[in-house]
Amino acid sequence: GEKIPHWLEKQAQLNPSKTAIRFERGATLAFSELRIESRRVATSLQSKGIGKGSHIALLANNQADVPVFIHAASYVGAVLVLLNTRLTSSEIAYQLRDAEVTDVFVSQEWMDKATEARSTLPDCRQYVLEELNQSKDDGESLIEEIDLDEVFTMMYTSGTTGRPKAVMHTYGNHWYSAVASALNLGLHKDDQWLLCLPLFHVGGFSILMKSVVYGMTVECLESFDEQTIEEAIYQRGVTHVSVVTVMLQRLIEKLGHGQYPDHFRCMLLGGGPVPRHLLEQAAERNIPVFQSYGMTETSSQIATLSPGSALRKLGSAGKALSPASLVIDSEEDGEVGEILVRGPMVAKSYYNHPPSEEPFFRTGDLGYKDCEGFLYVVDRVKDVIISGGENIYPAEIESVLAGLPGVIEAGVTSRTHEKWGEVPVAFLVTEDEAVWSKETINNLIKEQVAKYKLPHAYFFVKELPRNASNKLLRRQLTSLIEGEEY
Ligand code: S0N
Ligand code: AMP
Ligand code: MG
Ligand code: MG
Repeated sequence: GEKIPHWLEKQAQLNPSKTAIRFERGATLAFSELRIESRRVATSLQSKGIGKGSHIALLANNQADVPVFIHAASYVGAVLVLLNTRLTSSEIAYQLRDAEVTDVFVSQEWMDKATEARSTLPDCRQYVLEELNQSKDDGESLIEEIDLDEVFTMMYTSGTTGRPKAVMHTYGNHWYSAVASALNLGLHKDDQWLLCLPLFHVGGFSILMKSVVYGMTVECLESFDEQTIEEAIYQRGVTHVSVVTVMLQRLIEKLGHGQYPDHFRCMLLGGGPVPRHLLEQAAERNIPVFQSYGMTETSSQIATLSPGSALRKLGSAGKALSPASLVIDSEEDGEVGEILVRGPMVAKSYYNHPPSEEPFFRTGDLGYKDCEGFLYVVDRVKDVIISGGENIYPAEIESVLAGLPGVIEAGVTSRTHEKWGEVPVAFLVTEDEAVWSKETINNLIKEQVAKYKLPHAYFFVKELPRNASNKLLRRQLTSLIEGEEY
């Protein structure tokens, strides 16, 4: 495939002394320093036998070692699997096995979780992330040119059905995503992007890619914190922040009736639906919110509302970015249909699944375009539940619940939640029509499913709604309890 100079080599030449990353505790790395540190870690990876095409995984929050590790992986040509730290060890074990990971790098904080995950994977080696930067020499056989067609990252998401699958992002996907964003938002010399989303999802990861593609400073937070974010905006010149809905809600609560300074030019909002009243609250405070539409498979935003139309088209996710196309699969213009997308930022396939033959990627989301071509996302065809920007797959929880003694079958669907947007609720058919408390059941399954996936309520029913071919009709579950408090 097409090759370009390694992006960090390039920035170390173009902007050697410019700050690449500023960390929460004040430490900074200039592009030239980030280059050296990343190459050192890369050398240390090589000494462990990791090279082109190796499948390695990372389990860590956004600590300072993480951006360095990510760039190090690119210097040796390894495929990097990013693991969500909120998952349980059994969920992590599934991903390690599915992605055929040979080496997992883990921060001190998550060692126990990783060790437990690896207990059924004897061939997967485990290393402490913080102990990596030992090598003194700067590797010689490191990658100098990035092949845009090669796979860089794998991130798990649901696709449209069933078990999570690993989306394979090429360097080209990340590159085009960064460039497309800049063509929409513009690039200013003093831009600084705040990273408060986890780096293990593409929304956070894409900020690191923008840094190294644009030569832009990023401030990296270890976790989401309203106070630190305000300080970064008011005192340290941050111009852009990427957030999910619950984060914007918390930032607005913190801001009260205040306003952000004029240099703050973009609050990029993505990862799920947004209630209209929140957009109105943001508009009242002149917060420059850019609502976007995107997903793991599109390497972050693929459509974004441009600033000029933000107020006029409140609630819209805008239009497809320059190199992308977005069409609605419907009979008539303006009707709701499945959203189909295409472009160089769209991943070609999932790991161990054949690439789709179709020219457009079927997103599993429903939307329409208004007469001016602005996209409105209205619903999903896929069954995923989005809680605070984290995905929950009903099928995963159902299979765990159905495995409990006394449970005959289980169905999971969502209900709306003021803070998290949506949360899961479960419907159980049990032997002898037994009834258990939520606490009892959640205690039984908490080793198997991440905390944010635990159902907020259980309903005991006689049977689950199914169609003629016995497929569970999750959308009809709530009709079983009509009239009951829900
Ligand atoms: C919202 C976050 C930060 C909440 O985490 P916080 O406040 O740190 O919570 P904790 O202190 O860890 O825990 C407190 C209690 O809250 C529970 N909890 C935490 N998170 C959730 C959750 N999501 N749902 C339900 N409960 C949750 C904990 O379990 C704990 O409970 P108790 O008290 O009982 O122990 C955090 O959830 C977060 O970081 N969310 C965002 C994740 C994310 O990145 N999502 C985006 C994924 N999608 C994409 O990346 C594609 C879209 C995209 O690219 C994009 C997205 C956004 C912006 C821009 C873009 C772009 O296109 O560039
Ligand atoms: P993920 O699977 O984590 O990549 O999450 C992406 C999903 O979030 C999309 O497939 C949509 O279902 C949802 N989503 C993203 N942007 C929007 C939006 N603007 N409005 C409604 N839902 C959205
Ligand atoms: Mg998904
Ligand atoms: Mg917290």
